[in-house]
Amino acid sequence: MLKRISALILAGATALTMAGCSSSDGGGDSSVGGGADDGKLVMGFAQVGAESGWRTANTKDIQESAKAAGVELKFSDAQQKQENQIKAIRSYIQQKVDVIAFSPVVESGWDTVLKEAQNAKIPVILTDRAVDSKDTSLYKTFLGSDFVEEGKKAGQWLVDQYKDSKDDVNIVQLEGTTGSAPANDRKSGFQEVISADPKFKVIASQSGDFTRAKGKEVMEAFLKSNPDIDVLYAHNDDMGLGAIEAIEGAGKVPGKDIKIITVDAVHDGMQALADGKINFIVECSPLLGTQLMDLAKKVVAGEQVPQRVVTEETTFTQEQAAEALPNRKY
Ligand code: GYE
Repeated sequence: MLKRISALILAGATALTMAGCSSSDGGGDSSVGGGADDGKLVMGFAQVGAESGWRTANTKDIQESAKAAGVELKFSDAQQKQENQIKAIRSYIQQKVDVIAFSPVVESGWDTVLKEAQNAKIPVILTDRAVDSKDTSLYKTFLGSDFVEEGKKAGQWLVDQYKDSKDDVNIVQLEGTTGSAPANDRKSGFQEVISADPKFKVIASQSGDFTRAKGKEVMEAFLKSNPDIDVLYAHNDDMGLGAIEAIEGAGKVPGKDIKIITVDAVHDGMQALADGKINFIVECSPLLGTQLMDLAKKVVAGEQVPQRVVTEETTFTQEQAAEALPNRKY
């Protein structure tokens, strides 16, 4: 296993101890497909699914970064189902990969399978989304955005927009996948900022599961039961784009009759922002691949890595989107 070789070569005394430990696990059999053979680091990656433009860009970036870093990637798509992700992780453990990385679809319910990885001495890296496990030794590091901060940025834009108005501001919210870290945190960060002024009223809030189709469907229902919507806050671009179709279908003008704030800044979202159909986007970068491969190599070599690596992100107004669009990578 590369784990052992690189630990021995790269990291001196501490690594020697680690390598000693892992050789007692009965492993060392390179024929099972996991580590070893050609000396490449083998990563098992359990992806959430293909629910959004963000996810597609994230998958592509991880696959390209693995290739560039000389990492052998075993990739699985869980179709937004936790049970599928758990199955994939178990299969990576069985294949004795060098490192497991995954983006947990929801925050809860991971302790058992993470313990299994720990017992098998396979390090785990969380990318993009967090788990709520109390035992933080179950994973080496968490690489991804600060979703609470993203929610706060969305809320702050709204507060600034309506600072001179005394009237109530009726907000509807399209939440991400129920129980997921980005849905929980983007909701709470936003709420924290807007609750400073009681004129901001969230009159309806429901999950659209981060997809365009669901975003459209839920927005149609919102429009039917609430004649007086001022603002839509969608936890990602895709749901916002679906909602735009619903708003136009109801004879209203997105970006004018109803102001729209979304998160991600994927290409189609940025285009709608530049076209005036969205009013503000909080960026969430899916380009985590290079950092992930780097962290994986360090972790496998027994080097220390920070417990938390936060992605750098910005925000876009309509003018900024028009300017940035030609140079966006996704
Ligand atoms: O915002 C959304 C995707 O976890 C940050 O998942 C990610 C989110 C992203 O489906 O579009």
